[in-house]
Amino acid sequence: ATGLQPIRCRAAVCRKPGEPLVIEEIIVAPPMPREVRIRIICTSLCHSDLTFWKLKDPPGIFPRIFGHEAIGVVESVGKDVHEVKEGDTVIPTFMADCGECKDCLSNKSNLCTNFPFSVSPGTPRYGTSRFTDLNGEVIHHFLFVSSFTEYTVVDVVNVTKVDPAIPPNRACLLSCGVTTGVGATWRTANVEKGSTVAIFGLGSIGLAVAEGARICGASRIIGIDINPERFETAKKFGVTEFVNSRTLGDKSVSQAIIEMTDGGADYCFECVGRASLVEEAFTCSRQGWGKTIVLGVDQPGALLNFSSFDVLHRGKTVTGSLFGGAKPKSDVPTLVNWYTDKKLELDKFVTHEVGFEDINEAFNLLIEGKSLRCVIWM
Ligand code: CXF
Ligand code: ZN
Repeated sequence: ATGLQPIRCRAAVCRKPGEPLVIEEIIVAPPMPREVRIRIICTSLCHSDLTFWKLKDPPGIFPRIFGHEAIGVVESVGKDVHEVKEGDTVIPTFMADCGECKDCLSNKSNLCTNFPFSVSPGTPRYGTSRFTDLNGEVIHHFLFVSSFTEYTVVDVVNVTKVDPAIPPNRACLLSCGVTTGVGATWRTANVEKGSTVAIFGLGSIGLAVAEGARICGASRIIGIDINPERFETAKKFGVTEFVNSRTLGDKSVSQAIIEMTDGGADYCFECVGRASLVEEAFTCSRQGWGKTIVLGVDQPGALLNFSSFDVLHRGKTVTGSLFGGAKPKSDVPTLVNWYTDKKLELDKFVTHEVGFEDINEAFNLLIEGKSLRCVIWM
C-alpha cells in the first residue's frame, strides 16, 4: 500500500457529454478522514452511466469519471476508518448506509438522512474531488463511486465489506442493477409466494425484478416490452408470459393485463422510466392490495397522473424503490450468500466481458441493446 501518497493510475475519463471515454493517466489523492481508497478489480456498465454520460445539461460536470457498479480491494484508509482495512474486498454503492441516522436504524428505509442520495459531482462528506489530471485540472466524481479508474476514493458510508470468495465478475452486479431489481421484490414490495407480478420493461432491471419475483415464489411473472426478442431471454429469468405492447391493437396494456389476471396484478414494477408507463402499471394493479413500484428514472420534474378515486376507493399503492429498498451494508452481504447458496443466479446477467482498454465497446453494446451486463476488467 502507498498509504497517504497520491497514486498515479489509468482512468477512463469522459471529457465531454456523449463522447467516447479516453483512457489517460490521472492522480488519485489519498483518502480524507472516513474515506477509503479502493483498487477496482472490475466494474460493469449500468444504464444510469449512459444516461448521465449523454446529459448535456445541467452543464459543468465534465470532465468526469463514470461507473458505479463495481468491486475492489481497499488499498488504504483515511483517518477514523474502523469498519474496513487495507486488503478487504468491498462493494461500493451509490447509496450510503451511515448506520446511525433514523433511516439507517429503521428496517423500513434505506434512504440515509445523514448522506442523502444525490447526483453531486463530488464526495458525499466534503463535496470535493480526489481526482486530477496531469495538468492539475479537477476531474469530477459520479454517484459517490466513480469506478472507471484503477483507483478511486469512496466514503466509508458507501462501501460494504464482502466475502472475497465470490467471483468479482458476479459480485459487482450487486453494486447497483441486480440489487435494485431483486431488492424491489424482496425489500420494497415483499412479494409473497403465489403472487402475480407484472414487469414493464425487460432490460437488466426488469430481468432482475423477474429473478427476485422467482426467488420470492411468484407464480405468474408477466413481462411487458415492445421487443419480442427480449421474451426469449426473459424466459431464463422466470418470466412466464409476455405482452408485446406494440401489437395489442386498440387495447391498452392495462386492459390486457387486467383481462389476463382477472382484475389486475398484485405487484407492478415500472423499469423503463416513463411516467405514462407508471400510470399503466398503476391502472392494472389489483384493487384492494395492488402495489406499483417505480424503478425507472424519468426526466427530473416529471409528474405522475392518477386518480384519487383509485387511491381512496380502490386501495392501491404507489411507491418508489431506490436501490430496490436495499440497505447496502446488511442486504448486499445477504445477496452474496444467496448467490453462494445458488438461490440467486447472477451468471445469466453477464452477457459480455471486456478489458479496460475496450470500455467504449461496453458502451456501444449497451446502446445497441446487445448486452445485459458487460463486465469491464481493470
Ligand atoms: C440511479 C438511481 C436513480 C437516480 C440515478 C441513479 N441509480 C443507479 O443506477
Ligand atoms: Zn446503476
